[in-house]
This record gives sequence, C-alpha cells and structure tokens, in this order.
Amino acid sequence: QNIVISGSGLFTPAATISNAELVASYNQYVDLFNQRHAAEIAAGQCQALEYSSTEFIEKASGIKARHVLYKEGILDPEIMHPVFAKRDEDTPPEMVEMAVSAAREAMAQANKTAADIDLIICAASNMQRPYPALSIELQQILGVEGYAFDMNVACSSATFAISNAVNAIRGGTAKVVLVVNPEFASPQVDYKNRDSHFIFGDVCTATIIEAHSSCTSDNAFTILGMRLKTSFSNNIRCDIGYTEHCFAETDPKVPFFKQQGRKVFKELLPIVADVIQNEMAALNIGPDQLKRLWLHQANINMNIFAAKKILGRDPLPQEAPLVLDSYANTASAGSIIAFHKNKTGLNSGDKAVLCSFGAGYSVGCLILERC
Ligand code: CO8
Repeated sequence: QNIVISGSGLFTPAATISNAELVASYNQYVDLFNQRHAAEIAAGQCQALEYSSTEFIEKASGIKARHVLYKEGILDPEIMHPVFAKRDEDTPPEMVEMAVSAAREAMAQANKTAADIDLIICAASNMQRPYPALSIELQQILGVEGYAFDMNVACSSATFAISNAVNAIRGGTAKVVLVVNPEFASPQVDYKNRDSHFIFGDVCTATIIEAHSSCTSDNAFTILGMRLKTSFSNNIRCDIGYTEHCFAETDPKVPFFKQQGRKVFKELLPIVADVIQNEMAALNIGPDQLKRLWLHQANINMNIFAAKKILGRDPLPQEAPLVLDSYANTASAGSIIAFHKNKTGLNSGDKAVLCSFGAGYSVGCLILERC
C-alpha cells in the first residue's frame, strides 16, 4: 500500500528576535551580573561572565533570528525568560493553539476536512501538560472523530510520528492521519547561558499522511522508505519532570535545555549519514537520484556536512534548503519547515530525503518520491 504526505502546514509566531537584540540584552545581563558579583569575582570565588557575540552565533550556527510566541521578558536583563499568563482549563494552551493553525493549512492543502481525519498525533520535544493529551484537545477543537495521542522523541518527534502514522494506516486503525509538531521552545531556553541562548525558536508544523488511493492533492510525496535509529546519549538533555518538587534541593538550571554541542556534532553526524545511506541502499537509490534533502535544522555546518556526505559533493543551496537563518533550531519542526517551504519545483518521480536528528540520540529518515 503506497502512503503519501499529501499536505503540510506551518504556523510562524509574529514576534522575532534578531541576534543583535539577543546579544545586546545578554551583554547587559553580563554587565549587571559582573557588577553585582564584583567582590566574589575579585576574590576568585565566582567566574566573571563573558560577552556573547553576533559574529560567533552566525558563524557557529547559521542562525540570524528566531520567532518567539512571547517576546516580552526575554530581552529584559532582569527577567531573561518569556513572560505570559497561565491559561485556565477552558482555554487551549499555546501548543494547541499553534497546532490548530498549522493543521488547518495542512488539511486545506491535502483537500481534507475534519470528517476525513481518523487519527491526530501531537509530536514535540515538550508538552505543556502530561494529560489530558494535547492532541485530544486539538481533536475536539477541529471536530475530528477517531483517536489522538501525544508522543515525544525530541528533535525526531515529527519523523517518528509520521512513521507511526504510516503504521496506523497499514495496521488499519486510520486512513488519514494529521501530525502536528508544536515546538514551544523558548521557555526551555536558558537566556542567561551564552552557549545556548541563541539556539531555539518557536513554531508549529503539520502534515497529512494518507493512503495514495485516497489522495487528491496535486503536490503529494510517496513515502518510499523509513528508517529510525536511537542511541542513548546524555549530551543533549533536559531534566525537568513531574518528580521535581519532591527533591530537597532544587537546581535552578533544571528546567533548561543543555548540551555538549561539540560532542553532539561529532557523534551524531556519522549516525545520521549511516541511517540515510543504509535506507538509500535498501531502496537502491543512488545519490545522483536525490533532488532534495530536507534536513533537521540545528546547525548550518552540520547540515552542509551531512548533505555533502550523502551527495558526495557540495550541495547547491536549493538541494539542501536551510531555514535556520530566520527560524533558528525549532527541534522536530525544523526539517518539516524546510520541506513545507521548499517542496515545489520537483518533477513526478523525483526522489528526496527528509531527515531529523537530535536528542536521544534519535534519527528519523524518510525517503520520499514526488507523486
Ligand atoms: N558568543 C561568543 N562566544 C561563545 C558563545 C557566544 N554566544 N557561545 C560559546 N562561545 C565560546 C565558547 O565558550 C568557546 O570558547 P572557548 O574556546 O574559549 O572554550 C568557543 O566560543 C567555541 O564554543 P563551542 O565549542 O561551543 O562552539 P561550536 O563551534 O561547537 O558551536 C554550537 C556551538 C553552535 C552549539 C555547535 O556545537 C552545534 O550546533 N552543535 C550541534 C548541536 C546540535 O545539533 N544539537 C542538537 C540540539 S537540538 C535537539 O536535539 C532538540 C532537543 C530538544 C529541544 C527542546 C527545545 C528547547
């Protein structure tokens, strides 16, 4: 049974933060911190903080700006986190609100109404609550029958969810599946940490997955193959969890994303290349047949390195499109944004790769063919 991605959608928050704005506020925070701890710093009991720089950020990551849901607070050196009101039980949380918007675009593209959808998977790096599942609230808002569930494989949440969608269709529990990836990353960013304050942005993507026989979209992609891989690593980690309030000592850094960026770069790339190359070999697809690589968007150098390894030459910019410059790292949504914004211009039969990689480690590779 041929299964296709027949539509995609994207919700982009209106507010943006440029590197210049982010670095200016961080550097103000550094000045305040160093003034307030001048005595301890002079006595060698505390390390002075160093300035961040726009040049470093752009060169090391390719990021120039990011979208955020709530800009207020992030740039205030006395606050350094998004400030927003807690919503009551009758108001959908931000992640559900973003998902409604992205879902509607994907459904329109795939010519689907709520009545056509049997399953909704909400897949993201963080959930605003453990239960009831965000996807079930989204199901109610969209007016979808059937069933819904949430899942998390960090940066590979979207590709792993698409593979779950394919399996649900093959298993007969659904005919048409909506996958949403609301990545509300900014609350997990430690804006007081120079190493990671620039990395993430907020966004939501959506895809419709269905059997080829029922697809009426004129811009659909057949899923020729899927390969998923995980391998445990502490190098990208977040420890916030529901047991946190039980501990006698609380660590103020617990809610935040942390990583050993260099180690991630070195260890993850070979796994990514292996997964993609093994799936290409299984499908008998050579690098010269690949017309596009929609890769996870974490780091420009990592993306170019991976594309070069797969293609065996330098990629042209349109072959491995980047959205990092304006969106930053958007966890699981990154490769789907690259797909959504750069899926036109391919001919029927053209092959492409959509691949996520990140925390876990986790890698999810889909080999696609333009219908
Ligand atoms: N400004 C100036 N200097 C800086 C800054 C800064 N902002 N930050 C660090 N430096 C300094 C460092 O301190 C270091 O100084 P020194 O040499 O004196 O020690 C020097 O610059 C070089 O630092 P790095 O070695 O860290 O620099 P890199 O060139 O390695 O670049 C990166 C850092 C950009 C982080 C890079 O390592 C990278 O991108 N690696 C890949 C990481 C990756 O892909 N991670 C995936 C994470 S995403 C994911 O999996 C999703 C998880 C779930 C998300 C949840 C949402 C929040």
